[in-house]
Amino acid sequence: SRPGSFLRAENNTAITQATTNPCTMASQAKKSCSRCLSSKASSQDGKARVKRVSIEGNIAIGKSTFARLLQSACSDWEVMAEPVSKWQNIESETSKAVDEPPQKTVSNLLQMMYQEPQRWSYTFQTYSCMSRLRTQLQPPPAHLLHSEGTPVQVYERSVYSDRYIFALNMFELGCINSTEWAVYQDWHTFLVEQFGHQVELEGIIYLTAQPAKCMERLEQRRRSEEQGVKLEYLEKLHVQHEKWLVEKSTLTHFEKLKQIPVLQLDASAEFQSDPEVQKQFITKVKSFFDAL
Ligand code: DCM
Ligand code: MG
Repeated sequence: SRPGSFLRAENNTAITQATTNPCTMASQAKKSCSRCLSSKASSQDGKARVKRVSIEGNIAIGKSTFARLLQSACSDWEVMAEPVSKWQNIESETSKAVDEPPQKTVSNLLQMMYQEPQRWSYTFQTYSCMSRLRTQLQPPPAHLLHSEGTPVQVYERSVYSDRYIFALNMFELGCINSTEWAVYQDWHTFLVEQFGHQVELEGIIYLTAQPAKCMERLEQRRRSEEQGVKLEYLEKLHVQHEKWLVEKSTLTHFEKLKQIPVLQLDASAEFQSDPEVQKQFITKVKSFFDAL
């Protein structure tokens, strides 16, 4: 188990790494970038061999717990946490006059979004997606590139759930208005198309449980920003997940998204403390990854 590496998403060096990634540069540079080639065509190349999978599921269902389980199960699997702490600590500088030292302010955008969703949902969804994109553009760690087995980079959620679960839900609830929704969709499509192969997923792990179970876990984990979250909200998010990943009725704008294999796992058992369930999960995940 490498608990430190689990927190890689929080590392600020990601910013420079992402901007110097050859994939983000002119198309001529793309020729030399392995991630832009299909993984089968360049299987000797480490970078292209690394498979990319996201963990999806309702709030508090246990994604982080599940992610830690995967991280400790196999050294070929590298998990990247959702950058929640970035959303809780947005630093800004204000100075009223040139000769005054700038004042540092820290704001909690997650809290602002839950307290005043109509005012802050668009801003929150912009930032959460942008910060996630940044973490997903980081190159995989060196030990994955040299792995002999099946190296997999696992992400907690994706730019797709940002849009087709959360932002869409906020739009349907009226917390994102139609102008904001049009703007959001425009830049989201643009960015995902621009970064193309770099953000594509080979698989999705979908954790499921009844919304009431998630509510119970949400109350247990006591994240202060989420204290106002209602069962009704979790029920709506549950339906959004089902429409996207099971019924496949969500209208998406990326051709390949519907074809991505989905491994559905029942997360309603207390898997955190049940080694038997954990073993079953790992076995299923292993064969899922091998088949990708
Ligand atoms: N969140 C959100 N919109 C997103 C992504 C996340 O509102 N696009 C919120 C939901 C949770 C928190 O962030 O309150 C993430 O916690 P968890 O990973 O447990 O769902
Ligand atoms: Mg989490």
